[in-house]
Amino acid sequence: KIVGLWEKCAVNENDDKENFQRSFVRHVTTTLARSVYNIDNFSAYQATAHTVRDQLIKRWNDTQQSHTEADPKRVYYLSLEFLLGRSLDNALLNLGLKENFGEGVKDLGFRMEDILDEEVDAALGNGGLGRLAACYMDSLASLDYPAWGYGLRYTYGIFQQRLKDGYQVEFPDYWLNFDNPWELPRLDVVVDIQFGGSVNKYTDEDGRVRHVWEGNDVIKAVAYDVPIPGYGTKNCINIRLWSSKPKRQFDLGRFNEGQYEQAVQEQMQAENITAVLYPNDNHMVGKELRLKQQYFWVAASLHDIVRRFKKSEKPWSKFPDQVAIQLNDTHPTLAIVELQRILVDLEGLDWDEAWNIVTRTFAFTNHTILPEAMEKWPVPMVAYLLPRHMQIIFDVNLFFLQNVEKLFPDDRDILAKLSIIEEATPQFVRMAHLAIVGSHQVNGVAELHSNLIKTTIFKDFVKFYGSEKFTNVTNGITPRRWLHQANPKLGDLITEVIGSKDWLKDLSSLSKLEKFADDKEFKKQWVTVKRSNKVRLAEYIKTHTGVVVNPNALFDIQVKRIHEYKRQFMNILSVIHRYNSLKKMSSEERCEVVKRVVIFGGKAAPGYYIAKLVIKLINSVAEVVNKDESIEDTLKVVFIPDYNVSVAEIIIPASDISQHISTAGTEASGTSNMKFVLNGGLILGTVDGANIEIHEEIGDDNIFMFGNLADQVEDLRHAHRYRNVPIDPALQEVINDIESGHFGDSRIFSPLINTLTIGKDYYLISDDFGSYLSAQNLVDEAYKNQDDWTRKSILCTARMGKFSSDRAIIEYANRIWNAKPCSA
Ligand code: 26Y
Repeated sequence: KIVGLWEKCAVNENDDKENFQRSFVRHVTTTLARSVYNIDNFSAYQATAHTVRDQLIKRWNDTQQSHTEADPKRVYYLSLEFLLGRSLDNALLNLGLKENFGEGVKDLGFRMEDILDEEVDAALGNGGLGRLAACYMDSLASLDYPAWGYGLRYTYGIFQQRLKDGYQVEFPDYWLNFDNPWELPRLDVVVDIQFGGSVNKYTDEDGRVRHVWEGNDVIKAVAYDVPIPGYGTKNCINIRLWSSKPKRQFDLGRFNEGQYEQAVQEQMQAENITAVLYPNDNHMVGKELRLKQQYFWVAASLHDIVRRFKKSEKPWSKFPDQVAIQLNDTHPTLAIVELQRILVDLEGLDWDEAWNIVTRTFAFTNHTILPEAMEKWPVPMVAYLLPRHMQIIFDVNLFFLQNVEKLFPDDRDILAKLSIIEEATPQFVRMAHLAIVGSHQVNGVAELHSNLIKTTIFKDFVKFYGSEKFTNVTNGITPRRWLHQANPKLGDLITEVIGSKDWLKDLSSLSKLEKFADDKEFKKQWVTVKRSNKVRLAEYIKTHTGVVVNPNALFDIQVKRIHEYKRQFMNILSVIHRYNSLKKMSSEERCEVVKRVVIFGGKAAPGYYIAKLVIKLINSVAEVVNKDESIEDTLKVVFIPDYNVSVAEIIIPASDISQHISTAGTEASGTSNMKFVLNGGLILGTVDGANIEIHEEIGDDNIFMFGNLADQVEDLRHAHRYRNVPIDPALQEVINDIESGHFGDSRIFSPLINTLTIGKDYYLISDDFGSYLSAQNLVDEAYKNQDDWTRKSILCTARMGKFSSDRAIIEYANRIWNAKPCSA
């Protein structure tokens, strides 16, 4: 009877305007318990969101049911970060409801833009790696792969950034303050996770030595499900986020004795585990709580994955045919050890049989070669929190090194280099080594990066395993969010001119735009769209910084996490150079120059002193430049505070040029470079990461590349270290200018200047400065020819097909996971 009723309800989809409005009013009055006489934008947002959510739940259920019946091989994407941003607009577009619902709310006296603007970002990530996970989930859903994401439900996402006197200050991101309609609490999906305690040995009835781990601290993991709708499919997949809860409620005995604090302490400690996202990007900080987060998350996720596998009653040997687990960097590496523990200790498999299953299940993506980002954990810390896992890691290492020794007898050196254990005091577990040894494939995220990992950080592993274990999957971005949603006007124009929406599912069909690159009428429309996006950004800048910028100027943008290797410092130094040149010009000469608005945005890790000083310098320069009337509006500098996914959606469509200027070999891929070019922005970049492949696709004429190459970096650094390399003269002038106090008390900036001098210029700013300035001049020259610039802009978009995350996901599915689509 229930099933019959459910099927009847299910037919009643509210996808037309009237049904939507009925559902809207029902949610206002019942879900929100509000009066229909008093509906503000926030309530309108909630009611709209709940209406969409009803549809998501239905699709989610249908998808799960069909997967349960077909029982295909599942893909599990383990990521400590999912940088989802807002969900309402994305869901409306992916479900094809935006138009009807837009009219529906308009009728009721609301504007859809205002409603969308009420949503707070889900900011459960730092930067590239977290946003990549979000793009991949969109593609997995859109391509009908039977996939799950697993992560943590942080109570606090990435901090909010505000500026005070030009300095970054951090504020907590309590994003769950109001109800979150995009998560479904699964209070019935609960897993006990243990920590600490000891390991006992016993001999089983077959005479084998077995281990039981008895933890002394148990915490509950509760599942919260976030539905991810695909575009142009009924498929809706799931990200399962775990939240920590105490096993027991507070100690009533203590409470009655008046020891209130102690009574709630246990509860607070349990809830601590998923309280906060670590705000470090590409920088390891060895905090015990972070390790606890990692184990808590992988143990809960594996329990869930194993439970789902067991439902099908297949033998363990079939596990790798049913399950593919992708490790998003080393953060989930303990999953390898946990699966081995489950198979050996709990399921009683032989070590070798278990290890064979484990290594056929996992694959590992590396996202960086920066030494400071490599995860390593002190052995005593691991042994204390996870005693059985530490034993297993030592055994895995022993068997692995025995095999290494067989291949390289008498080579102690290679044993030390490959070992999972770093022999220091104390010893450390090298997570990347463990991830390589426990996986069947290891991939980098762009061609250059994948080659570099084979020749630098993992070169000794290539000697042992051969190079087939190491592969490349160049990153991608979802065109649904980064064009359709962020730039609706450009999306509509493209659809109109190529006569279909196919590009949303097959980005290579953007190549149909090529033949319009010289079409006068089309170019006019293209320019109109860009201009309106620039006006929108100019308004945003006015509201959020108070600076008035001219939408006719060239918009030059660098938005990303603030990090020395990304060289925002070099950018602002070149801005000072530009400012000084402008000041030297006569007003006639100034009339000829291309006006520029240089826009920065991005967060610095709260403990990253130098990165925070870069933000201060940008704001100090902005203050001087923006109020200097003598240069008129030939130059403006802005730092947009609190850069996040929804701010990116406003910034990216408005760029003329964006900067991706990392020291060659340091940026594994970069993904914002792809977003900018997809939106018809040109790029100024170094020969690094995915810039190289973008260059290959769009051609020499449509990109500005400069700087030393990756294979020159080592020699250049060596020269700085051991010889007196003179600083680039133009750069020296800029340094002198800062030191003269032109941008405020110069003592503030000396630690920053010192990175160039006594710090031996590790990121090679001086070495690239000359070619950087030349490339900047080429940008100015090119921008003077607006007609040709527009042609370049169109060709950029037309040639971006490769960088869809759909292409990347299909590569993972075919070459790494051996997984097939399975539609509901
Ligand atoms: C160890 C821990 C502190 C840590 C936390 C976050 C280490 C690394 C990260 C984040 C890394 C990250 O975001 N890497 C970026 O991944 C992108 C997606 O592959 C790349 O495009 C980008 O070049 C890379 O820096």
